[in-house]
Order: sequence, then C-alpha cells, then structure tokens
Amino acid sequence: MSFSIKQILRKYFIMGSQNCNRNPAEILEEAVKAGITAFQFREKGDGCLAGEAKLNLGKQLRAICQRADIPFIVNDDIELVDLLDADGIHVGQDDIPVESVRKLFPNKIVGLSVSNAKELAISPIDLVDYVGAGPIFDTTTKLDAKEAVGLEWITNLRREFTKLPIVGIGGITTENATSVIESGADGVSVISAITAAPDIKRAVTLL
Ligand code: TZP
Ligand code: MG
Repeated sequence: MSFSIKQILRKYFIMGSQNCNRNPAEILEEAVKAGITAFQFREKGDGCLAGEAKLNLGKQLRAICQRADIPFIVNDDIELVDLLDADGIHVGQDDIPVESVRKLFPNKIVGLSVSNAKELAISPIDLVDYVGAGPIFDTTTKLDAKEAVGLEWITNLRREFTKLPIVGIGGITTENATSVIESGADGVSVISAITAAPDIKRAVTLL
C-alpha cells in the first residue's frame, strides 16, 4: 500500500467508541463508503474502552480500513500500533516524544499535533510526515482541548513550511471545512462532523 500523505489527509476521520452513540464499526463502514481518505483510532477520554475491549474494537476497525485500503492510524498507543499492524501513529505534544516514535517506526506514518508557535518551536518537524494544526475552531469533543487558534494558524504554518503536509483539526464542520483548505491545509480531520452526522454520506461529501 502506498499513499501520498497530502492525499490521505484530505478527509481524515478520527474516532473512538466514546464519540459514538451507535456501533462504531457501522459508523466507520458508512464513512469509508462515503469517501474518507484516512482513519485514526482514538480511544481516549470519558467512557473510552481499555485493555482487551480496546484491542478488540481496534481489530474490527482496522479490518474495515484494510478491506477498503484506507490508511489506519493509531492515536498515541505504541503497543497498539504493532498489535493492529497500523499504517501510522499520531502523537500529541505530551505523548511519547517524536524522536522515539520515529526510531520505533521508521517506515510508518508519524503525525504530530502542533497547536501554537511555542509548540512549533520545540517540535522536530523534519521527523514527522504531517502535522495536525488546531484546534482551529472551538470544540466540545475534546474536553482538554487547547484554545482555538483560528485559520491564521494554518496560514502561518503554510507560509513557513511550503511543502509540509498539514491537516486542520478542531470544530471543523461541513460549513467551515472549505475555509480550512483555502487557508492552506491539505485536509480536514473531524470527529463529530461525522460521528454526529444525521447523514454520513452527505457529511463526508461536503467536507
Ligand atoms: N484534538 C484537537 S481538537 C480535537 C482533537 C482530537 C477534537 C476534534 O473533534 P471535533 O468534533 O472534530 O471538533
Ligand atoms: Mg495525544
């Protein structure tokens, strides 16, 4: 399987069971059929699964992506990357350092969240395949989300890094997704715009 990173970032769906009010596998199936370009398994936050239950859900979701040839990225959990034979891992600023992640997974996709100039200054950008920039807009999905930084953050990153794959995150909806792309992002990553959509096909199409 070979991916262009910028292409896979275009419609990047992130989710864990805590984000779903119905069967996560069903939601992912619908999102895949509707045209998402990548998936991140992010089993994190209030009500999330752990241990065996997390692994089992991961296996189920991984299989759906495998069948559809959609890149499967794991949030933060290095053991799960191996157990699920994931295509990549996404880490935040307070997770395992990028230098270690890159050493562990020289050939996998590595993504890093970068929320502001201070974080950027301490981030080894040359070691990652893409950055997640945000939260761009206010979000209620992640309780400990940092302050919304606005579209300017995308504009600034793009000006400084003309070739870097960048995906916007946080509060992105079918209404504002275009503005994120127009500001210089290669794609949008969303949770609730898909998990809470009354019509997933329509939502993914409009993203
Ligand atoms: N990281 C920054 S904001 C966020 C994450 C995981 C939550 C995004 O969720 P939503 O529902 O797309 O705003
Ligand atoms: Mg994290």
